[in-house]
Amino acid sequence: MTRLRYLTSGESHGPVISVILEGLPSGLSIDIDEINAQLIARQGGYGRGGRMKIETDLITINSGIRFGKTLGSPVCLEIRNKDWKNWDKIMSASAEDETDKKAVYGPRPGHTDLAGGIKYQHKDLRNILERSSARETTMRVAVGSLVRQVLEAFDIQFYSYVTKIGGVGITQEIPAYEQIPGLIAESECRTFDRDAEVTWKKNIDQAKKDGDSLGGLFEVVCTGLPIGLGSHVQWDRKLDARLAMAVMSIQAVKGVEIGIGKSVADLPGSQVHDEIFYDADKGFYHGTNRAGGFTGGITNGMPVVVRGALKPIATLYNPLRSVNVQTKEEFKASIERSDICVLPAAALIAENIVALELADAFLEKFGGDSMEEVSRNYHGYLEQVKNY
Ligand code: EPS
Repeated sequence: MTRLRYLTSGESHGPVISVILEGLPSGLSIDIDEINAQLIARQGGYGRGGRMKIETDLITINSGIRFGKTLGSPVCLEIRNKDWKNWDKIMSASAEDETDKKAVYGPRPGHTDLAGGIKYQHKDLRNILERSSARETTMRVAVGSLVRQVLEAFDIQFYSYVTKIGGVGITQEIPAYEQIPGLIAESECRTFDRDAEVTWKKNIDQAKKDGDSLGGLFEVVCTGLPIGLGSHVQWDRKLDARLAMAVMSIQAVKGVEIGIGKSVADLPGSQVHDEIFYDADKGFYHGTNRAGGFTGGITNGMPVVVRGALKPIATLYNPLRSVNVQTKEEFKASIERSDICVLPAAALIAENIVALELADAFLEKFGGDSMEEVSRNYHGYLEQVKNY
């Protein structure tokens, strides 16, 4: 990130998860209900486990916002973990409580446990798994759903949906983007394809019975971005690369694609590149959007389309084989609870993380200390693009 900076903190079963963000201009009107709506939606989706029945993720704002508007100072957000009351001794900061530590010596295949334990020299793998948990995404949704309000003030919109679960893809065409929120509102799998959803739910139920878990694909779209965010002149200024890193940083994401993604390897150039047209009203535009909104790491005025592949949850009710780090003996871990499929949550998390990265690039280009200044810079630039 260049203009915005943020750090999250907190363990999954600790007292609080929090984030501190710097770089927002002053004078941005904040819709707090919208942040909470995103947080609550993140907790949902077919295939979630028992933990989400305990938590009600609502944000507390500790700084940086007064009377509904940003001050330009750092924003500090937090959520208290309701489950903490069951973990206060196990996750205590006090050395006196160590007798109650409920140590974990069995690394789960596919989790951070073993690599993290060896790296940080912890035999009690709880010291790793508590922080590697996807509970951390709560804070990234909170900060993303706050920051995206900068872009929404300039009619830039975000959408996300699930396109595949457990190897079964949607068959329906992707509808006009502005219809998506209405279509997915009633869907437990965050999709507009009702037939796919029926199959997915059946397969999630079956995976639960089998003690297994399911992964899949999600897609995030951003419309309304101007041409010219990001740059080709240096590798780390390419905005598509920055987005890929941001999406890859979501727990359990193993693949990221932009536009038609890896299909570029199979198609001839005539079916990969987007032809250029000119219209007096629209200016220069592309007839198709195979590039997913980027050329040379610069936004090209078409919708940004990012796809992520999520691996199945690694905590399995029917566990894979592993080795106890204390005894070095083989074991099969038993678990208390887990999610079976988190694709709907992952899509929403990615939407907010993409928004965060694009807002950073937007503020990098048009940034000022106040929203008035940002607006002046942005509209001046649009005028310049029109006269090109
Ligand atoms: C997670 C394990 C589960 C998930 C958790 C991620 O939590 P618990 O161990 O408390 O049952 O529910 O996700 C969240 C808590 C969340 O907010 O998304 C893990 O091991 O990564």
